[in-house]
Amino acid sequence: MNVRIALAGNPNCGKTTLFNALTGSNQFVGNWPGVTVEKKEGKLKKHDGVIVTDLPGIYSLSPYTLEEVVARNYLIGERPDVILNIVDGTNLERNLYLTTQLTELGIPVVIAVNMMDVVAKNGDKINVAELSRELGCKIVEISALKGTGIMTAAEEAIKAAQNSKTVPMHTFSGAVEHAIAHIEEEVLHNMPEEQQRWYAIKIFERDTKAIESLGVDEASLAHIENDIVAAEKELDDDAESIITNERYVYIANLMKACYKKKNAGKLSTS
Ligand code: BGO
Repeated sequence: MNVRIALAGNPNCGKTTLFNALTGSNQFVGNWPGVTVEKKEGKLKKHDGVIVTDLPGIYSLSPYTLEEVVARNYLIGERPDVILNIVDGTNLERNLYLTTQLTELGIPVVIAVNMMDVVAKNGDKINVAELSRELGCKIVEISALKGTGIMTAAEEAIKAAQNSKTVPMHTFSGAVEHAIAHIEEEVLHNMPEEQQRWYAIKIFERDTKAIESLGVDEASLAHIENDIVAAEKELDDDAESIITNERYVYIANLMKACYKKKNAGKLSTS
């Protein structure tokens, strides 16, 4: 059984610690194609056919940093069988910004909430069952440092690669969804359905790298532009900011439903 697991997460979420714990000495180090960013792959311990690829630490799948471009080119170009998204449980709100984008790729996603030793020590509570339901993916609590939960997370990723789909749960406001539907219809209808949404959102954001990679013709782009401008007028913002802001609002609501900070509202003594 061959499975390719991609590890994705924010810088400092504990990705390297997890990668080392999952692969031990079975690692091969190289560079990502055409760039000097280090690429690490390894065999999952006790699972010969399972290759773990460590993606660069990123906050988003935008095209603005080399790390983001490397990570997204791999995800959309190579399409791993599953993404294991490492989320820092002590910085949940910031980390979920990337998660919302990963779930739009049409690749199964399993979330490993890391640093759970620190979360527990602080007395904070994450309602994992609710978060999992809201995001539409399996979630495993781990401590990469202590090694707890890590094999369960990898095994859940293998299971998801074999028999589950991740359907993006978040919807944008009406005008945006209207434009996205038109974009899918106009230029993406020949693409497998589960891959369309991520591209449609990127085209809505006028992401030139995504548009160029698809070779969208001028006439179609002009049609699409009408819908984008209509959404911008209605929501009084530029397309990219609309997407960013609506993601933040969605995540803030997730946090309200799923996260309880022990000392929330209390004054600090320091
Ligand atoms: C230092 N629990 C705890 N408590 N810490 C963790 C866990 C966990 O589950 N997982 C990772 N860390 P990386 P990226 C450090 O290096 O794997 C810690 O960027 C230090 N270093 O040990 O590097 C991990 O690959 C001095 O901490 O993350 C590391 O994603 C003092 O989180 C940091 C304190 O992990 C980042 C910590 C000299």
